[in-house]
Amino acid sequence: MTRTVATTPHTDQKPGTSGLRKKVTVFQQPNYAENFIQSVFDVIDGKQGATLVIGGDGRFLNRAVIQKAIRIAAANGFGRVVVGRGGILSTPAASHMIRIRKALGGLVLSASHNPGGPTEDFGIKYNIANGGPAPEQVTDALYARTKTIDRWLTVDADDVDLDTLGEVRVGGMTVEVVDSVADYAALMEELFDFPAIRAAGLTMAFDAMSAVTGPYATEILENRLGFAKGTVRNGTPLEDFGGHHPDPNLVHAHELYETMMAADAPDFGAASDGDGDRNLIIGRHRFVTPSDSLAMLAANAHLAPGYKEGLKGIARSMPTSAAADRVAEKLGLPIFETPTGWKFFGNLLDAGMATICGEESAGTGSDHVREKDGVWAVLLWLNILAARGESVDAIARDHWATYGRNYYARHDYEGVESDRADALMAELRGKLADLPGTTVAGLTIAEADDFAYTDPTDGSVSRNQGVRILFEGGSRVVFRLSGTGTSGATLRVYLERYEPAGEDLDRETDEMLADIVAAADAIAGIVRHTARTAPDVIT
Ligand code: G16
Repeated sequence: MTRTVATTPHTDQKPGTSGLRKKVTVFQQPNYAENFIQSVFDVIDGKQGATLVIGGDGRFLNRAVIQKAIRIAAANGFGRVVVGRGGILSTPAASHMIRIRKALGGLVLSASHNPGGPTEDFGIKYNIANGGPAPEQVTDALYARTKTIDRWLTVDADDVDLDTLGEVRVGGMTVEVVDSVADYAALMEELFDFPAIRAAGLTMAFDAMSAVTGPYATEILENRLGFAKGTVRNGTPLEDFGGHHPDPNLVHAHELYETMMAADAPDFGAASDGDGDRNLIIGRHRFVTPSDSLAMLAANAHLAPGYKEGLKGIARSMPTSAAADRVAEKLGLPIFETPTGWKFFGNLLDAGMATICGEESAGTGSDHVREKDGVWAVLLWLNILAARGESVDAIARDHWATYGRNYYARHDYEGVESDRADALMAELRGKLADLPGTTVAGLTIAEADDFAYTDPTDGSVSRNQGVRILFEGGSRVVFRLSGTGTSGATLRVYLERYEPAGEDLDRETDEMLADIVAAADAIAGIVRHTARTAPDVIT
Protein backbone atom coordinates (compact mmCIF):
# COMPACT_ATOMS: atom_id res chain seq x y z
CA MET A 1 0.00 0.00 0.00
CA THR A 2 2.59 2.53 1.15
CA ARG A 3 5.31 3.09 -1.39
CA THR A 4 8.78 4.47 -0.67
CA VAL A 5 10.28 6.66 -3.38
CA ALA A 6 14.02 7.28 -3.35
CA THR A 7 15.09 10.90 -3.67
CA THR A 8 18.04 13.23 -3.25
CA PRO A 9 17.97 16.61 -1.47
CA HIS A 10 17.19 19.90 -3.16
CA THR A 11 19.57 22.30 -1.45
CA ASP A 12 17.42 25.45 -1.76
CA GLN A 13 14.48 24.63 0.49
CA LYS A 14 15.13 27.08 3.31
CA PRO A 15 11.78 28.59 4.41
CA GLY A 16 11.69 32.40 4.25
CA THR A 17 9.62 34.90 6.21
CA SER A 18 6.55 32.79 5.53
CA GLY A 19 7.27 29.30 4.20
CA LEU A 20 9.02 28.11 1.06
CA ARG A 21 8.36 30.36 -1.94
CA LYS A 22 9.84 29.66 -5.36
CA LYS A 23 9.02 29.92 -9.02
CA VAL A 24 6.45 27.37 -10.23
CA THR A 25 9.14 25.92 -12.51
CA VAL A 26 11.27 25.18 -9.44
CA PHE A 27 8.37 23.42 -7.74
CA GLN A 28 7.77 21.40 -10.92
CA GLN A 29 11.16 19.69 -10.67
CA PRO A 30 11.00 15.98 -9.81
CA ASN A 31 10.68 15.39 -6.06
CA TYR A 32 10.66 19.10 -5.21
CA ALA A 33 7.27 19.50 -3.52
CA GLU A 34 7.40 15.88 -2.36
CA ASN A 35 10.75 16.36 -0.59
CA PHE A 36 9.53 19.45 1.22
CA ILE A 37 6.21 17.94 2.34
CA GLN A 38 7.90 14.73 3.48
CA SER A 39 10.50 16.78 5.37
CA VAL A 40 7.68 18.57 7.20
CA PHE A 41 6.20 15.23 8.18
CA ASP A 42 9.61 13.87 9.19
CA VAL A 43 10.15 16.64 11.76
CA ILE A 44 6.70 16.68 13.40
CA ASP A 45 5.52 14.21 16.02
CA GLY A 46 2.06 12.80 16.58
CA LYS A 47 1.00 12.08 13.00
CA GLN A 48 -0.58 8.68 13.61
CA GLY A 49 -4.32 9.09 13.24
CA ALA A 50 -4.06 12.88 13.44
CA THR A 51 -5.94 15.46 11.38
CA LEU A 52 -4.19 17.64 8.82
CA VAL A 53 -5.77 20.68 7.13
CA ILE A 54 -4.81 21.42 3.53
CA GLY A 55 -5.81 24.40 1.44
CA GLY A 56 -4.41 27.12 -0.71
CA ASP A 57 -5.08 30.34 -2.53
CA GLY A 58 -6.06 28.67 -5.81
CA ARG A 59 -2.97 29.70 -7.76
CA PHE A 60 -1.45 27.59 -10.53
CA LEU A 61 -0.17 24.22 -9.10
CA ASN A 62 -2.52 24.41 -6.11
CA ARG A 63 -4.63 21.42 -7.10
CA ALA A 64 -1.71 19.31 -8.30
CA VAL A 65 0.29 19.79 -5.09
CA ILE A 66 -2.79 19.15 -2.93
CA GLN A 67 -3.24 15.74 -4.61
CA LYS A 68 0.40 14.88 -3.91
CA ALA A 69 0.14 16.11 -0.32
CA ILE A 70 -2.96 13.98 0.32
CA ARG A 71 -1.18 10.81 -0.82
CA ILE A 72 1.96 11.63 1.17
CA ALA A 73 -0.16 12.38 4.27
CA ALA A 74 -1.94 9.01 3.91
CA ALA A 75 1.40 7.22 3.66
CA ASN A 76 2.69 9.02 6.76
CA GLY A 77 -0.14 7.80 8.96
CA PHE A 78 -2.50 10.77 9.20
CA GLY A 79 -6.07 9.71 9.99
CA ARG A 80 -7.88 12.55 8.27
CA VAL A 81 -7.22 15.36 5.85
CA VAL A 82 -9.63 18.30 5.81
CA VAL A 83 -9.40 20.18 2.52
CA GLY A 84 -11.30 23.23 1.29
CA ARG A 85 -13.59 22.75 -1.72
CA GLY A 86 -11.68 23.35 -4.93
CA GLY A 87 -8.51 23.32 -2.84
CA ILE A 88 -9.44 26.78 -1.59
CA LEU A 89 -8.79 28.00 1.94
CA SER A 90 -7.66 31.51 2.70
CA THR A 91 -4.72 31.62 5.10
CA PRO A 92 -6.85 32.88 8.02
CA ALA A 93 -9.61 30.37 7.21
CA ALA A 94 -6.99 27.60 7.21
CA SER A 95 -5.78 28.82 10.60
CA HIS A 96 -9.34 28.75 11.93
CA MET A 97 -9.96 25.28 10.46
CA ILE A 98 -6.82 23.90 12.15
CA ARG A 99 -8.07 25.25 15.47
CA ILE A 100 -11.69 24.11 15.32
CA ARG A 101 -10.76 20.66 13.98
CA LYS A 102 -8.05 20.27 16.63
CA ALA A 103 -5.70 19.35 13.79
CA LEU A 104 -2.04 18.58 14.29
CA GLY A 105 -1.32 21.28 11.72
CA GLY A 106 -1.92 22.35 8.16
CA LEU A 107 -0.29 22.85 4.80
CA VAL A 108 -1.11 26.25 3.34
CA LEU A 109 -0.24 26.47 -0.33
CA SER A 110 0.40 30.06 -1.30
CA ALA A 111 2.98 32.59 -2.33
CA SER A 112 0.76 35.28 -0.84
CA HIS A 113 0.95 38.61 -2.67
CA ASN A 114 3.43 37.31 -5.26
CA PRO A 115 2.04 36.82 -8.79
CA GLY A 116 0.79 33.38 -9.90
CA GLY A 117 0.71 31.32 -13.10
CA PRO A 118 2.99 28.85 -14.92
CA THR A 119 5.99 31.19 -14.92
CA GLU A 120 5.29 32.92 -11.62
CA ASP A 121 5.38 31.91 -7.95
CA PHE A 122 4.18 29.10 -5.71
CA GLY A 123 4.70 28.34 -2.05
CA ILE A 124 4.12 25.89 0.78
CA LYS A 125 3.89 26.80 4.44
CA TYR A 126 3.37 24.55 7.45
CA ASN A 127 1.18 25.78 10.30
CA ILE A 128 1.19 24.18 13.74
CA ALA A 129 -1.66 23.10 16.03
CA ASN A 130 -2.39 26.61 17.30
CA GLY A 131 -3.19 27.56 13.69
CA GLY A 132 -0.13 29.78 13.30
CA PRO A 133 2.94 29.59 11.07
CA ALA A 134 5.57 27.17 12.30
CA PRO A 135 8.04 28.93 14.59
CA GLU A 136 11.76 29.12 13.79
CA GLN A 137 12.64 25.99 15.77
CA VAL A 138 10.35 23.99 13.46
CA THR A 139 11.42 25.70 10.22
CA ASP A 140 15.09 25.26 11.17
CA ALA A 141 14.56 21.53 11.77
CA LEU A 142 12.58 21.30 8.54
CA TYR A 143 15.36 22.96 6.55
CA ALA A 144 17.94 20.65 8.09
CA ARG A 145 15.81 17.66 7.09
CA THR A 146 15.49 18.85 3.47
CA LYS A 147 19.29 18.68 3.26
CA THR A 148 19.47 14.99 4.18
CA ILE A 149 16.19 13.54 2.88
CA ASP A 150 16.62 10.34 0.88
CA ARG A 151 13.04 9.07 0.47
CA TRP A 152 9.44 10.13 0.54
CA LEU A 153 6.36 8.04 1.16
CA THR A 154 3.17 7.84 -0.84
CA VAL A 155 0.19 5.57 -1.50
CA ASP A 156 -1.18 4.53 -4.86
CA ALA A 157 -4.58 6.17 -5.10
CA ASP A 158 -6.65 8.15 -7.57
CA ASP A 159 -6.93 11.91 -7.32
CA VAL A 160 -9.62 13.11 -4.91
CA ASP A 161 -12.53 15.06 -6.44
CA LEU A 162 -11.85 18.36 -4.72
CA ASP A 163 -15.04 19.96 -6.01
CA THR A 164 -17.52 17.65 -4.29
CA LEU A 165 -18.24 18.05 -0.59
CA GLY A 166 -18.05 14.87 1.47
CA GLU A 167 -15.67 12.13 2.54
CA VAL A 168 -13.59 9.64 0.58
CA ARG A 169 -10.84 7.20 1.59
CA VAL A 170 -7.26 7.46 0.40
CA GLY A 171 -5.23 4.51 1.64
CA GLY A 172 -6.14 4.15 5.30
CA MET A 173 -7.00 7.84 5.65
CA THR A 174 -10.24 9.83 5.32
CA VAL A 175 -10.26 12.91 3.12
CA GLU A 176 -13.04 15.36 3.88
CA VAL A 177 -13.79 18.10 1.36
CA VAL A 178 -15.42 20.98 3.26
CA ASP A 179 -17.07 24.29 2.44
CA SER A 180 -14.20 26.78 2.38
CA VAL A 181 -16.22 29.71 3.71
CA ALA A 182 -18.92 28.55 6.17
CA ASP A 183 -16.90 28.11 9.41
CA TYR A 184 -14.94 31.29 8.82
CA ALA A 185 -18.06 33.35 8.11
CA ALA A 186 -19.67 32.02 11.30
CA LEU A 187 -16.63 33.17 13.31
CA MET A 188 -16.90 36.65 11.79
CA GLU A 189 -20.57 36.81 12.79
CA GLU A 190 -19.57 36.08 16.39
CA LEU A 191 -16.94 38.82 16.50
CA PHE A 192 -18.79 41.63 14.75
CA ASP A 193 -22.17 43.29 14.98
CA PHE A 194 -23.59 42.30 11.59
CA PRO A 195 -27.05 43.89 12.21
CA ALA A 196 -25.42 47.25 13.09
CA ILE A 197 -23.23 47.16 9.99
CA ARG A 198 -26.26 46.30 7.86
CA ALA A 199 -28.32 49.07 9.43
CA ALA A 200 -25.61 51.70 8.87
CA GLY A 201 -26.36 51.68 5.13
CA LEU A 202 -22.72 52.16 4.14
CA THR A 203 -21.48 51.81 0.59
CA MET A 204 -18.24 50.09 -0.22
CA ALA A 205 -15.90 48.66 -2.87
CA PHE A 206 -13.89 45.52 -2.14
CA ASP A 207 -11.19 44.37 -4.57
CA ALA A 208 -10.50 40.64 -4.13
CA MET A 209 -7.79 40.94 -6.82
CA SER A 210 -8.94 37.68 -8.49
CA ALA A 211 -7.55 35.88 -5.47
CA VAL A 212 -8.79 33.80 -2.58
CA THR A 213 -11.01 36.26 -0.70
CA GLY A 214 -13.55 36.50 -3.53
CA PRO A 215 -15.80 33.72 -2.18
CA TYR A 216 -15.38 34.93 1.43
CA ALA A 217 -16.12 38.56 0.65
CA THR A 218 -19.08 37.75 -1.59
CA GLU A 219 -20.69 35.56 1.07
CA ILE A 220 -20.01 37.91 3.98
CA LEU A 221 -20.32 41.37 2.43
CA GLU A 222 -22.96 40.84 -0.24
CA ASN A 223 -24.99 37.88 1.05
CA ARG A 224 -24.87 38.37 4.83
CA LEU A 225 -24.30 42.11 5.23
CA GLY A 226 -26.46 43.19 2.33
CA PHE A 227 -23.93 45.30 0.42
CA ALA A 228 -25.01 45.78 -3.21
CA LYS A 229 -24.16 43.10 -5.76
CA GLY A 230 -20.94 44.17 -7.43
CA THR A 231 -19.46 45.51 -4.18
CA VAL A 232 -16.92 42.70 -4.51
CA ARG A 233 -14.77 43.24 -7.58
CA ASN A 234 -12.52 40.61 -9.17
CA GLY A 235 -14.28 38.09 -6.93
CA THR A 236 -13.45 34.85 -8.76
CA PRO A 237 -10.12 33.26 -7.78
CA LEU A 238 -7.99 32.76 -10.91
CA GLU A 239 -4.87 30.61 -11.22
CA ASP A 240 -2.89 33.61 -12.44
CA PHE A 241 -4.84 36.34 -10.60
CA GLY A 242 -5.76 37.74 -14.01
CA GLY A 243 -2.09 38.47 -14.66
CA HIS A 244 -1.86 40.95 -11.79
CA HIS A 245 0.11 41.06 -8.55
CA PRO A 246 -2.45 40.26 -5.87
CA ASP A 247 -0.74 42.74 -3.57
CA PRO A 248 -3.10 45.21 -1.90
CA ASN A 249 -1.07 48.40 -2.06
CA LEU A 250 -1.50 51.68 -3.87
CA VAL A 251 0.51 50.45 -6.84
CA HIS A 252 -1.24 47.14 -7.51
CA ALA A 253 -4.70 48.17 -6.30
CA HIS A 254 -4.62 51.54 -8.03
CA GLU A 255 -8.08 51.10 -9.59
CA LEU A 256 -9.57 50.85 -6.12
CA TYR A 257 -7.57 53.90 -5.09
CA GLU A 258 -8.96 55.86 -8.05
CA THR A 259 -12.50 54.77 -7.14
CA MET A 260 -11.98 55.97 -3.59
CA MET A 261 -10.55 59.34 -4.61
CA ALA A 262 -13.34 60.08 -7.13
CA ALA A 263 -16.08 62.61 -6.37
CA ASP A 264 -18.67 59.82 -6.13
CA ALA A 265 -16.52 57.47 -4.04
CA PRO A 266 -18.27 54.99 -1.75
CA ASP A 267 -17.84 55.30 2.03
CA PHE A 268 -15.27 52.57 2.35
CA GLY A 269 -12.78 50.74 0.13
CA ALA A 270 -10.65 47.69 0.82
CA ALA A 271 -8.59 45.04 -0.93
CA SER A 272 -6.86 41.85 0.10
CA ASP A 273 -4.02 39.75 -1.24
CA GLY A 274 -3.48 36.35 -2.86
CA ASP A 275 -4.16 34.25 0.23
CA GLY A 276 -6.41 36.69 2.08
CA ASP A 277 -4.25 37.64 5.02
CA ARG A 278 -3.28 41.18 3.98
CA ASN A 279 -5.58 44.18 3.66
CA LEU A 280 -5.64 47.67 2.21
CA ILE A 281 -7.94 50.26 3.78
CA ILE A 282 -9.04 53.42 1.98
CA GLY A 283 -11.88 55.60 3.15
CA ARG A 284 -13.56 58.08 0.85
CA HIS A 285 -10.69 60.42 -0.05
CA ARG A 286 -8.54 59.05 2.78
CA PHE A 287 -5.88 56.33 2.50
CA VAL A 288 -4.96 54.76 5.84
CA THR A 289 -1.45 53.32 6.13
CA PRO A 290 -1.29 49.79 7.55
CA SER A 291 0.56 51.11 10.61
CA ASP A 292 -2.15 53.72 11.22
CA SER A 293 -4.86 51.13 10.58
CA LEU A 294 -3.42 48.97 13.37
CA ALA A 295 -3.40 51.92 15.75
CA MET A 296 -6.93 53.04 14.84
CA LEU A 297 -8.32 49.50 15.07
CA ALA A 298 -6.68 49.03 18.46
CA ALA A 299 -8.06 52.34 19.73
CA ASN A 300 -11.62 51.47 18.64
CA ALA A 301 -11.78 47.67 18.87
CA HIS A 302 -13.94 47.77 21.99
CA LEU A 303 -16.81 48.97 19.78
CA ALA A 304 -17.06 45.46 18.26
CA PRO A 305 -18.73 42.70 20.30
CA GLY A 306 -15.73 40.36 20.09
CA TYR A 307 -13.50 42.93 21.79
CA LYS A 308 -15.91 44.69 24.12
CA GLU A 309 -13.93 43.59 27.17
CA GLY A 310 -10.93 45.55 25.83
CA LEU A 311 -7.52 44.37 24.72
CA LYS A 312 -4.83 42.49 26.66
CA GLY A 313 -2.01 44.01 24.70
CA ILE A 314 -0.90 45.14 21.25
CA ALA A 315 1.95 43.72 19.19
CA ARG A 316 3.58 45.11 16.07
CA SER A 317 6.55 44.14 13.95
CA MET A 318 9.64 46.29 14.39
CA PRO A 319 9.44 48.13 11.04
CA THR A 320 5.78 49.01 11.69
CA SER A 321 5.37 52.60 12.86
CA ALA A 322 5.06 53.42 16.54
CA ALA A 323 1.50 54.75 16.11
CA ALA A 324 0.14 51.70 17.96
CA ASP A 325 2.56 52.34 20.84
CA ARG A 326 0.81 55.62 21.61
CA VAL A 327 -2.55 53.88 21.75
CA ALA A 328 -1.13 51.22 24.06
CA GLU A 329 0.35 53.91 26.29
CA LYS A 330 -2.96 55.76 26.55
CA LEU A 331 -4.95 52.59 27.22
CA GLY A 332 -2.36 51.35 29.72
CA LEU A 333 -1.66 48.22 27.67
CA PRO A 334 1.59 46.36 27.04
CA ILE A 335 3.08 46.83 23.57
CA PHE A 336 5.36 44.23 21.96
CA GLU A 337 7.84 44.88 19.14
CA THR A 338 8.66 41.67 17.24
CA PRO A 339 10.70 40.80 14.15
CA THR A 340 8.96 40.78 10.77
CA GLY A 341 6.86 37.65 10.26
CA TRP A 342 3.50 36.71 11.71
CA LYS A 343 5.03 33.63 13.35
CA PHE A 344 6.50 35.86 16.05
CA PHE A 345 3.03 36.87 17.26
CA GLY A 346 1.84 33.31 17.90
CA ASN A 347 3.39 32.87 21.34
CA LEU A 348 2.11 36.26 22.53
CA LEU A 349 -1.41 35.41 21.40
CA ASP A 350 -1.29 31.91 22.90
CA ALA A 351 -0.06 33.34 26.20
CA GLY A 352 -2.88 35.90 26.31
CA MET A 353 -0.35 38.75 26.32
CA ALA A 354 -1.66 40.46 23.17
CA THR A 355 -5.08 40.62 21.51
CA ILE A 356 -4.36 42.65 18.37
CA CYS A 357 -1.28 42.47 16.16
CA GLY A 358 -0.23 44.23 13.01
CA GLU A 359 2.48 44.88 10.51
CA GLU A 360 3.40 47.61 8.07
CA SER A 361 3.16 45.00 5.29
CA ALA A 362 -0.63 45.35 5.34
CA GLY A 363 -1.37 42.67 7.91
CA THR A 364 -3.61 43.03 10.92
CA GLY A 365 -5.24 40.37 13.03
CA SER A 366 -6.22 39.26 16.48
CA ASP A 367 -6.38 36.27 18.77
CA HIS A 368 -9.40 34.87 16.87
CA VAL A 369 -6.93 32.93 14.68
CA ARG A 370 -3.12 32.75 14.48
CA GLU A 371 -2.64 34.44 11.11
CA LYS A 372 -3.21 37.94 9.92
CA ASP A 373 -6.65 38.32 8.44
CA GLY A 374 -7.66 40.69 5.65
CA VAL A 375 -11.44 40.21 5.78
CA TRP A 376 -11.37 40.47 9.59
CA ALA A 377 -9.69 43.90 9.34
CA VAL A 378 -12.30 45.05 6.84
CA LEU A 379 -15.14 43.91 9.10
CA LEU A 380 -13.64 45.53 12.19
CA TRP A 381 -13.37 48.80 10.26
CA LEU A 382 -17.00 48.45 9.13
CA ASN A 383 -18.10 47.74 12.69
CA ILE A 384 -16.25 50.85 13.92
CA LEU A 385 -17.71 53.03 11.14
CA ALA A 386 -21.20 51.77 12.00
CA ALA A 387 -20.73 52.27 15.75
CA ARG A 388 -19.22 55.75 15.48
CA GLY A 389 -21.37 56.97 12.59
CA GLU A 390 -18.34 58.85 11.25
CA SER A 391 -16.27 58.62 8.07
CA VAL A 392 -12.81 57.06 7.84
CA ASP A 393 -11.39 60.54 7.27
CA ALA A 394 -13.05 61.91 10.41
CA ILE A 395 -11.86 58.94 12.48
CA ALA A 396 -8.30 59.36 11.17
CA ARG A 397 -8.22 63.09 11.90
CA ASP A 398 -9.62 62.55 15.37
CA HIS A 399 -7.02 59.85 15.99
CA TRP A 400 -4.12 62.10 14.97
CA ALA A 401 -5.50 64.98 17.01
CA THR A 402 -5.48 62.68 20.04
CA TYR A 403 -2.26 60.72 19.56
CA GLY A 404 -0.19 62.70 17.06
CA ARG A 405 0.70 61.35 13.64
CA ASN A 406 3.43 58.98 12.50
CA TYR A 407 4.15 59.94 8.90
CA TYR A 408 5.32 56.74 7.30
CA ALA A 409 6.40 55.20 4.00
CA ARG A 410 8.20 52.10 2.78
CA HIS A 411 10.49 52.26 -0.24
CA ASP A 412 11.13 48.95 -2.01
CA TYR A 413 14.02 48.32 -4.38
CA GLU A 414 13.03 45.10 -6.11
CA GLY A 415 15.05 42.55 -8.06
CA VAL A 416 18.40 43.88 -6.83
CA GLU A 417 21.31 41.49 -7.41
CA SER A 418 21.72 39.55 -4.17
CA ASP A 419 25.45 40.33 -3.95
CA ARG A 420 24.81 44.06 -4.12
CA ALA A 421 22.03 43.94 -1.54
CA ASP A 422 24.17 41.82 0.78
CA ALA A 423 27.07 44.24 0.39
CA LEU A 424 24.84 47.18 1.32
CA MET A 425 23.63 45.46 4.47
CA ALA A 426 27.12 44.26 5.43
CA GLU A 427 28.59 47.74 5.05
CA LEU A 428 25.75 49.20 7.08
CA ARG A 429 26.12 46.63 9.87
CA GLY A 430 29.87 47.27 9.91
CA LYS A 431 29.48 50.94 10.74
CA LEU A 432 26.61 50.88 13.21
CA ALA A 433 28.82 51.50 16.22
CA ASP A 434 30.22 54.70 14.68
CA LEU A 435 26.90 56.31 13.75
CA PRO A 436 25.47 57.60 17.06
CA GLY A 437 26.24 61.28 17.54
CA THR A 438 26.86 61.96 13.85
CA THR A 439 24.63 64.25 11.77
CA VAL A 440 23.41 63.22 8.32
CA ALA A 441 21.23 65.37 6.05
CA GLY A 442 20.57 67.62 9.02
CA LEU A 443 19.42 64.77 11.27
CA THR A 444 21.41 63.68 14.31
CA ILE A 445 21.62 59.93 14.89
CA ALA A 446 20.75 59.00 18.46
CA GLU A 447 21.02 55.21 18.21
CA ALA A 448 21.82 52.57 15.59
CA ASP A 449 21.48 48.81 15.99
CA ASP A 450 20.62 45.50 14.36
CA PHE A 451 17.29 44.47 15.85
CA ALA A 452 17.29 41.36 18.04
CA TYR A 453 14.22 39.94 19.76
CA THR A 454 13.89 37.84 22.85
CA ASP A 455 10.53 36.09 22.95
CA PRO A 456 9.07 36.88 26.38
CA THR A 457 7.25 33.54 26.56
CA ASP A 458 10.06 31.09 25.85
CA GLY A 459 13.22 33.19 25.89
CA SER A 460 14.18 32.26 22.33
CA VAL A 461 16.35 34.90 20.63
CA SER A 462 16.16 36.01 16.97
CA ARG A 463 19.04 38.18 15.75
CA ASN A 464 19.82 40.26 12.64
CA GLN A 465 16.21 41.24 12.08
CA GLY A 466 16.83 44.62 10.46
CA VAL A 467 19.03 47.67 10.91
CA ARG A 468 17.45 50.55 12.84
CA ILE A 469 18.72 54.10 12.73
CA LEU A 470 16.96 56.27 15.31
CA PHE A 471 17.28 60.04 14.99
CA GLU A 472 16.95 62.59 17.74
CA GLY A 473 13.33 63.79 17.89
CA GLY A 474 11.79 60.36 17.23
CA SER A 475 12.25 59.92 13.45
CA ARG A 476 13.80 56.72 12.19
CA VAL A 477 14.82 54.66 9.18
CA VAL A 478 14.96 50.88 9.07
CA PHE A 479 16.73 48.74 6.47
CA ARG A 480 16.07 45.06 5.84
CA LEU A 481 16.00 42.57 3.02
CA SER A 482 12.69 40.94 2.18
CA GLY A 483 12.28 37.29 3.14
CA THR A 484 9.43 36.57 0.74
CA GLY A 485 10.87 37.20 -2.72
CA THR A 486 11.62 34.43 -5.21
CA SER A 487 14.36 35.98 -7.33
CA GLY A 488 17.15 38.43 -6.52
CA ALA A 489 16.82 40.57 -3.40
CA THR A 490 14.35 43.25 -2.37
CA LEU A 491 15.71 46.02 -0.19
CA ARG A 492 13.07 47.55 2.04
CA VAL A 493 13.65 51.00 3.53
CA TYR A 494 11.10 52.01 6.16
CA LEU A 495 10.83 55.74 6.91
CA GLU A 496 9.01 57.30 9.83
CA ARG A 497 8.57 60.72 11.41
CA TYR A 498 6.43 61.54 14.40
CA GLU A 499 4.51 64.81 14.74
CA PRO A 500 2.88 65.29 18.15
CA ALA A 501 -0.81 66.17 18.48
CA GLY A 502 -1.40 69.82 17.72
CA GLU A 503 1.44 69.98 15.15
CA ASP A 504 1.38 69.43 11.37
CA LEU A 505 -1.18 66.68 11.02
CA ASP A 506 -2.39 67.07 7.43
CA ARG A 507 0.74 67.46 5.35
CA GLU A 508 1.94 65.36 2.42
CA THR A 509 3.91 62.31 3.52
CA ASP A 510 6.65 62.85 0.85
CA GLU A 511 7.30 66.32 2.10
CA MET A 512 7.41 65.24 5.74
CA LEU A 513 9.85 62.42 5.02
CA ALA A 514 12.17 64.17 2.53
CA ASP A 515 15.05 64.71 4.96
CA ILE A 516 14.84 61.11 6.21
CA VAL A 517 14.94 59.81 2.62
CA ALA A 518 18.08 61.86 2.02
CA ALA A 519 19.63 60.62 5.26
CA ALA A 520 18.80 56.99 4.38
CA ASP A 521 20.74 57.23 1.13
CA ALA A 522 23.64 59.04 2.76
CA ILE A 523 23.90 56.40 5.49
CA ALA A 524 23.40 53.24 3.41
CA GLY A 525 24.63 54.30 -0.04
CA ILE A 526 21.48 52.97 -1.69
CA VAL A 527 22.17 54.54 -5.08
CA ARG A 528 25.84 53.54 -4.99
CA HIS A 529 25.13 49.90 -4.09
CA THR A 530 21.99 49.23 -6.11
CA ALA A 531 22.61 51.55 -9.05
CA ARG A 532 18.97 52.59 -8.68
CA THR A 533 18.05 56.22 -8.35
CA ALA A 534 14.49 55.64 -7.12
CA PRO A 535 12.52 52.87 -5.43
CA ASP A 536 10.34 50.56 -7.55
CA VAL A 537 7.41 50.65 -5.17
CA ILE A 538 6.48 53.20 -2.52
CA THR A 539 3.80 52.15 -0.06
C1 G16 B 1 4.80 37.52 5.13
C2 G16 B 1 4.61 37.32 6.58
C3 G16 B 1 4.37 38.65 7.23
C4 G16 B 1 5.51 39.59 6.93
C5 G16 B 1 5.75 39.67 5.46
C6 G16 B 1 7.02 40.43 5.23
O1 G16 B 1 3.62 38.05 4.60
O2 G16 B 1 3.52 36.47 6.80
O3 G16 B 1 4.21 38.45 8.59
O4 G16 B 1 5.26 40.87 7.39
O5 G16 B 1 5.87 38.39 4.92
O6 G16 B 1 7.54 40.17 4.01
P1 G16 B 1 9.02 40.58 3.65
O7 G16 B 1 9.95 39.64 4.36
O8 G16 B 1 9.00 40.44 2.16
O9 G16 B 1 9.20 41.99 4.09
P2 G16 B 1 2.81 37.31 3.47
O10 G16 B 1 1.55 38.09 3.31
O11 G16 B 1 3.73 37.37 2.27
O12 G16 B 1 2.62 35.91 3.96
